[in-house]
Amino acid sequence: MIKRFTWGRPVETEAVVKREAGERKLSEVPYFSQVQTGDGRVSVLTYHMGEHDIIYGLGENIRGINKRGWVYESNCVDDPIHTEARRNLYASHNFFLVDGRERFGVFVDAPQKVTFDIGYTDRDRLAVTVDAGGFDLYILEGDSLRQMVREFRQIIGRSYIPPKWGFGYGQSRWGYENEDDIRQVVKRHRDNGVPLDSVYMDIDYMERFKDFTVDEEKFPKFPRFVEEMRAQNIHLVPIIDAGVKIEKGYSVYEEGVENGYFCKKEDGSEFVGGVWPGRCHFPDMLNDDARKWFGRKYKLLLDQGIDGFWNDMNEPALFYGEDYLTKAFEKLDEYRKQELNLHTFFGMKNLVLGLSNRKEDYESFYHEYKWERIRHDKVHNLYGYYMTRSAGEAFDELEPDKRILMFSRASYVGMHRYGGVWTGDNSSWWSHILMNLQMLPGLNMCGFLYTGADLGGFGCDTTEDLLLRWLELGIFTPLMRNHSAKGTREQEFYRFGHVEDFRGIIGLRYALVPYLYSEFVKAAMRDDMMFLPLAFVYPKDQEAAVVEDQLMVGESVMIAPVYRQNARGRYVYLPEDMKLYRFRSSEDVDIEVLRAGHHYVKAELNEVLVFVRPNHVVPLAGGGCCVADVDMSRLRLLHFVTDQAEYELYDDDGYGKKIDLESGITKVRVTVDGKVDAEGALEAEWTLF
Ligand code: MIG
Repeated sequence: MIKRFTWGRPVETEAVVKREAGERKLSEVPYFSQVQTGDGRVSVLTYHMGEHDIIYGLGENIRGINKRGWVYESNCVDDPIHTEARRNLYASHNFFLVDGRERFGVFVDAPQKVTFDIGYTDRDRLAVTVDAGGFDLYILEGDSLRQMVREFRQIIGRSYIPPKWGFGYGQSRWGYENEDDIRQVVKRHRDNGVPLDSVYMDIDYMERFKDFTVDEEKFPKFPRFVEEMRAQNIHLVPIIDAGVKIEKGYSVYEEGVENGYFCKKEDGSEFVGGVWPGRCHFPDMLNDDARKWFGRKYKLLLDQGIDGFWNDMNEPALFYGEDYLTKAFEKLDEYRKQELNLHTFFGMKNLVLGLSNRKEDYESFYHEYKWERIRHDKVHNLYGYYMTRSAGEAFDELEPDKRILMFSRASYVGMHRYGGVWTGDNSSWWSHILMNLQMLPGLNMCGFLYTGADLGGFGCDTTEDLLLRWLELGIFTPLMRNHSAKGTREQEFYRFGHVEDFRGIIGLRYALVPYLYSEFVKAAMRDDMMFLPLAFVYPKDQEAAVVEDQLMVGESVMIAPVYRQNARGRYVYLPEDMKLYRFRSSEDVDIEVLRAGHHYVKAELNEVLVFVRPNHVVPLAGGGCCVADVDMSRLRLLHFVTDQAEYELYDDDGYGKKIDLESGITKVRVTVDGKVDAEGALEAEWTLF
């Protein structure tokens, strides 16, 4: 059951699509004791947690699956150093569940800054602070954690479903300069028998970092190159940035100014901020006309054969705001005249370090939203959402019959209907493999099913063992992309010695595509999660409740990846008996049944652990060099049948926008004596693995 409570006059975020009529006063909200601070500008809601209450959620953020013991902020920011000390990343996902003494869910629908102090100031106290402005508070109650998530997902609308090729492996790097760089990437994968479906194009492809342009020197006949890649089953996926370069003669800039589509300052002139192209304007994504206009620009690339995009810098990131930069230069001139002692030196240093993403800059420009002028900071967390929405709405119009790949860096609940997310600029640190895993359930809770991290790590230098271990988690995430920053060590698999290890692991991903795709689409259509904390599946198990480094993936599988340097295995907790498949490739595997309880399980650097639940099966294909080659007509079943197992395998053409779940499902039954029978759409030859 969901109830909405309202404070003041909230900005309509359109996170929720099914809104019940009638509103309740915030003073009637259960669970929380509500406090207004003296000046009435911020609202604080507090809850007294039981000693062992667990808090799930907050989507893309740092720290554990259980969020207790830290303070988090919803305030989308571009900051590439994701340490434990951080409070906010690129996203604002204001949904969490309390499980313990009482069980309930909370969604704070507010596009301004929100703070979640979950046992930080006081170990037993949970406090939600909403910055000035109104908000809607949704309180959920239900029989189980999973059921509450489903109900929440029903009101926020169906999750984005990517084309099936989006489940293939993607190679990316900031720094692929031209056609030949990309050809090389593809050739090295194909020559080594390592599957690949996509190559990402970072800002290097653009002409002077201008959105929707392609540098003609680097890509002389772009549509022909796109076609050349398609002939090899490779999709090129270009990046689109939020900032539009100020340049005379550049049509996006000129049209935007002409029609008043960019964000403006108090005095009515366009706000200027610096990002990659230098001085930029920012499309007012919240304005219906501007959003429509910006979305239609994607057509410039769709028309050249492109069928996927990633939206970047849409917090929006600001290297600097021009007005403040001017003042900063004046200040620097003053510093130049002074002796730089303790005070002045750090004053100068902080001045320069403080140029980016300044609060005051975000308070200096406005949006036209629903016929009202709203200052940016009041709706800050919606910007990335509405940029991606602009693309999503345009795709529905421009490509009504074809799914287009789309994922974004910044997001808010509601954006999950238009695209997925990647989790931004992580680092090549072992701790970030675990962080990747721990974010997944929270993201799923908010409807972000199509997600993944930069495998191998974006910043810093990676190592072969780190990349292998990260891929061993990444083969389960819907978005599976190896991406890294300019200037870091190159991390395509072929930069390292053990090609056969990469071939085995990435090949296993392709064998798992039928299962992953099926679980994904079922989760999307049924408003369910694909990655679940163990406690969501085994709610009565006290030990499962504290597991922070294992996940359930769909209905049949549990994963327990190794994320420690030099480890040759790890401890795993099994809530029930399971069958362990220890894969070196989809063909090379050893199998054992493990009893419920704690185990030390060996896993060498090239080994992936897949645990299958009792009376469950997992379809496995033969693999292929790309998703289009995955052979759905011959499927082998991983199986752990003690009684009888039934599995619903969903499949479709991989492109169509109209999805009919029931007609795409094939029911496979396996009996204890190994008889397999299947009924449904798919004509396949089934064998037991
Ligand atoms: O400030 O386009 O997160 O994936 O490679 C850096 C360059 C801008 C940030 C993205 C990253 C991308 C990079 N971008």
